[in-house]
Amino acid sequence: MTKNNFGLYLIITNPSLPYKEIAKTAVKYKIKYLQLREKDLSDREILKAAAEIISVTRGTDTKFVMNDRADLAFLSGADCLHLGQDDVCLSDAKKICKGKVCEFGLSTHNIEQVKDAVKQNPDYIGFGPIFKTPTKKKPDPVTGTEKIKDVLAIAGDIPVVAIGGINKENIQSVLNAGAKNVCMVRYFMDTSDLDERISDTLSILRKHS
Ligand code: 3NM
Repeated sequence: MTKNNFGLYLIITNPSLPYKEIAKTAVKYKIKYLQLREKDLSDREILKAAAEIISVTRGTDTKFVMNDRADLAFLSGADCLHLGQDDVCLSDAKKICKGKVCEFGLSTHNIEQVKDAVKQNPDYIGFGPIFKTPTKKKPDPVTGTEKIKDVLAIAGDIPVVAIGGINKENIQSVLNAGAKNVCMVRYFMDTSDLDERISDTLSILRKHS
């Protein structure tokens, strides 16, 4: 694993386990990014969840990422903010965060968006959905694994995280297509044995690096 090839990116959405337990496992395995993505919670509930997670991740190798909301990233003291295509642009997010949030990630779903994201110089780019996914309410069209090579070439030094419908069965095809970083939401959220699934996935990533 290197700065750009951090391997696993973890997203918390409707978890089976308590937030703190997930955060402890992420810290144990030195997962670089742990994102809170709770679309159905109130702002207060999101800030409460963020505080629980940050109480575990603060001072560790794991960065807490707030999803979508620059205001909540600022208020929670998040290390990183992840922005989707419908959120404020990165430069506006930086104004809202007033230097308090240090890293920024951008979601992209096609080559044009990747080119646009690169111009904004984020700390990483998410690209997907690689496969069909029920996790997102209105997913963009499936990209397939074929576009990954082009995305990596366009992104250059900016790390790319492949996301969407990735699971134990198809992760190998995503890695074979060149991806170095992957995010699997359901696979890690619908289990009570997160530790084992992370450990298994990290060994797959290690074998491929
Ligand atoms: N973003 P799962 S797809 C949060 O295409 C998210 O940018 C996507 O969930 C994108 O791993 C997605 O359970 C959901 O399929 C991924």
